[in-house]
Amino acid sequence: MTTLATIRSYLEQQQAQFDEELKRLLPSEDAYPESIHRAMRYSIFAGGKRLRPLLALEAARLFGRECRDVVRLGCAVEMIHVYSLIHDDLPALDNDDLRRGKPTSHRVFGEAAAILAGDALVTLAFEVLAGSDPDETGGAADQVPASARLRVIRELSHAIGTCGGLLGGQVVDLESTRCVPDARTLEYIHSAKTGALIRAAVRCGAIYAQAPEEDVGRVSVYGAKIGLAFQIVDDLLDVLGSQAELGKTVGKDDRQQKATYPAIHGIEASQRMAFQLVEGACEVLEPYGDRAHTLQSIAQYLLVRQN
Ligand code: GRG
Repeated sequence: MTTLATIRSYLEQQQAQFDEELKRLLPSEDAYPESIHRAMRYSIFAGGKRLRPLLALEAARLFGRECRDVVRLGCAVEMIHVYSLIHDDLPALDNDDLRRGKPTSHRVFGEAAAILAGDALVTLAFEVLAGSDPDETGGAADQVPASARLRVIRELSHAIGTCGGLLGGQVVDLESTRCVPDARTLEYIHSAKTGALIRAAVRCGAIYAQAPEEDVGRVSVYGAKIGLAFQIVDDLLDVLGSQAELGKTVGKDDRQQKATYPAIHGIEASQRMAFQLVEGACEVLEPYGDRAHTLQSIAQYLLVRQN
């Protein structure tokens, strides 16, 4: 039985490798033009659980691949995630002052710099995914074949796009503020806005490991379920959590009349739904036996996380 403390310390222990690689991948603060690099590094290193990189890594491990390219895949996913957080916090969107317990990017660097820092992170993510610079290494440094890399670039582009991806979810979310969406629309918003990148992270890990299609499909179902559960829990934490632990403003969804699971389904039904999604996610990995234990523990952890 994995305790909450065990999985939390496992998460913290795994974060270090992503942080080390991110430090190498991001331009240094004194690289010209310094201001954008400072803003990029500020948000990337402001804290954060590195959950999506870990999911990519664990999905690749499930199918026997562990290498620097997989860590870099995780870093690219984190850059995309942080880009979405910076833009989500902007005055034109959520207009938030606090993220990961620190002032948001636009509060520190101004709105224009925050927009550009987000743009720069997503651009760098795809440069990293494309592999090492052929002028420097001739591609010899890459362990994952170009075909898998290309597929992952496509998968991640789609996951952050307008058709069921982050952008699509955000658009419907914006359009649903101050009106009451039906349950299906709400599920679309959450699955797209948050679930799509989480699902893509595990899919891409499996693709980097060149897992058979049936296995990619299985982790995909796992990813979709925990992705939706993750956002339901996020909604619940906005109602039940503390600002000190969350590192962001609480009670904001209600004030902004946002479409959330507790608002539409109530707190207890939302907790039940998140629980059932996590149960389903764990079940889908049962064919892998003990090998799936870490991914199953991460899913369970999402139900009890406090930040
Ligand atoms: C930039 C692709 C792109 C789209 C723009 C702003 C936007 C459209 C979409 C918003 C997506 C978004 C911010 C969803 C919320 C996801 C969420 C619950 C984030 C918090 O994730 P955690 O708890 O954060 O993993 P840490 O800080 O731990 O990394």
